[in-house]
Amino acid sequence: MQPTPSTGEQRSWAKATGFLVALYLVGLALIAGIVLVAGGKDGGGGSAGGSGGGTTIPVSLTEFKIDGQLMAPPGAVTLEVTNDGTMQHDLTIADLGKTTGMLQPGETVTLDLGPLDAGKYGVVCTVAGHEGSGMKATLEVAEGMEGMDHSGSSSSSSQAAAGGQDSTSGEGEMDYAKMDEDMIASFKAFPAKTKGVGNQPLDPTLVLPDGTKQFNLTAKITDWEVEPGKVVKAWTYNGMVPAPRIRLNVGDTAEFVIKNELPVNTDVHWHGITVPFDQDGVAPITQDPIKPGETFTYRFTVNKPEIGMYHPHLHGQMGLPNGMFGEIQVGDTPVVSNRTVSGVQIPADVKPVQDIPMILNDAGVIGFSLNGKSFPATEPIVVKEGEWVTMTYFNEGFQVHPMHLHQFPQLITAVDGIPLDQPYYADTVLVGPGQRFTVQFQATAKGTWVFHCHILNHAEREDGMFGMVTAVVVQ
Ligand SMILES: [Cu+2]
Repeated sequence: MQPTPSTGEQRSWAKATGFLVALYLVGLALIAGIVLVAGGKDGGGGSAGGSGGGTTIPVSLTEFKIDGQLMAPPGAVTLEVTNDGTMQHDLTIADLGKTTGMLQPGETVTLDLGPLDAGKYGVVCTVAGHEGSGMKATLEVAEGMEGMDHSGSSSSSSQAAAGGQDSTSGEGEMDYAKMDEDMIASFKAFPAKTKGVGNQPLDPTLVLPDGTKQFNLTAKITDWEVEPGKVVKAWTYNGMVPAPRIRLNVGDTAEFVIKNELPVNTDVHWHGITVPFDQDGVAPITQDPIKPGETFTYRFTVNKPEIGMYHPHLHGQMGLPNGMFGEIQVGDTPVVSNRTVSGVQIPADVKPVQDIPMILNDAGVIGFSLNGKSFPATEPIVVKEGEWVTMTYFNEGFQVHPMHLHQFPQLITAVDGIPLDQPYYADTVLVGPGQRFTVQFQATAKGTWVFHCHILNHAEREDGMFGMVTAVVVQ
């Protein structure tokens, strides 16, 4: 903010005087600016006190936290909101009708809340599922909050660096010992018991005289314990996440009677399963929406082996992440045997002892999860040494997930249910939204082998492991 003298005309005394006056004015403005800034930082609690000071609070949004010293005395409050995360977020205070609108990663906006009375105001990110994943906080306005130091409160790196001079308070600094303690404790909690198990086999309710298998599915909102003590309002089929597992034989004719107990219209799309056009479940194109309280029956015959998944197409961005997803498979899971892959001889007698659906999600109220549960509530895969397992990943989330199994190479045998002519080995399998990867592996060594998504903030928080983590326990 250095005043630049206008070019080459300083010889005139009149000009020089003008320059001095300008300098003086700039100085005054600077002092006024400093007073304003100080007033802002200290909540008007300094001796400058007077009118209109107000409180400015830096707030940092990340996955999935709202960080900041959200406390202020009654009066004007301004939030300086920065999206320090890797995806879009907003900050909304519904009580005040105030929102930042959607912020891109790295974006900062100033949100003027106006003069506030004493009270508590709920602060959330309104992106679907983010509040449920932890992006909620409370702004507390009360007498006695004067002189709050908001400067070191944000966890953003720039704030932390700038906070160096402020080290007397110690606030906002990492407590590494506590982090170590929490991390170790998070491992010890595995496997944790929670209420509800998803992926349970769906048996036909009845078999019609012509052999048609009839299944019943009810779409409804149910309490679901995602991790120990964290119960969410999940959107479900038959009250479980993932939805019931449907297995059909090649040649079967099946009817699915769908009852809609949701507050919105719905449909069911059979993703990856070959069906007639009017059974594809894409309202309003292939059918009318199934209204709340209504029932609709799908009917189709399956003529070849397929590995698919079912979910609503209508309001899919809301229904899926919140829990409406399940496996539907026709025929047997492909198994590779009696051949060589990358120089490894696969025996002729491969007989998998388990065939595991591994359904991935990363959004909505369910959040980062394996089969509808977040670590430590995820289920371990327990096998004996030497046994083979087949497993199919289904990505029903919004992001890619590189699924890394320690120790045992995964032999990818089918993609989207289609068997590969050239199966291949990988220790990390990248599964994109909508994809299915079928793998097999042999548990050749005893131990508790960790198995997790390798985007590490899908598996770990400062306070420990969570989300997309489980283990293969070989006995
Ligand atoms: Cu992931």
